Amino acid sequence: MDVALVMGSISDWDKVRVTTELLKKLNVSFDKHVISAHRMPNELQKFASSAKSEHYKMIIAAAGGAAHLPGMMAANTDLPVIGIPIQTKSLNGIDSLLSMVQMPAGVPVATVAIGNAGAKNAAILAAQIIALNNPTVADKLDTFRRNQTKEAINSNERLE
Ligand code: RP5
Repeated sequence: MDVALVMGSISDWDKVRVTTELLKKLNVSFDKHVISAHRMPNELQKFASSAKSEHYKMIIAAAGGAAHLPGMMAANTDLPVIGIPIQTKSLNGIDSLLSMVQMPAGVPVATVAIGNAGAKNAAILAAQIIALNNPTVADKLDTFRRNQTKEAINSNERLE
């Protein structure tokens, strides 16, 4: 499997569904898991420390609020970790963003934007890394980018 997509709670699932849709579109294989950093600390440690031997190439971790999941995943593996800050009701996701972006030197988390754009970009960033050694994913990405450019150019027609 290319990617392990982990989320801190089942309540995050609706927000990261779009990540899985894009991973599928880009031909990146993945599986998904609810692993709460605070409610399942032992499971987190076990999952992250065996992720490499399970042949994952990277981890995408989504969490909201006190969003320690990506950081603790990164602490327990040397696979690349992409963090998605979930938009929260109380603080709009600023809490999630700051919890994951300010990692100490030596333990990086590639943190994307809060909300839907971040959830999409996590999939695209993962695909870009996988594409370095996977021509099929590289082709899919190329098509995706071309279509995105075409759509942006064509949107001029809607200016009237
Ligand atoms: C985080 O706490 C989860 O990632 C979720 O975004 C947030 C709230 O979780 P629930 O209380 O809805 O389970 O760990």
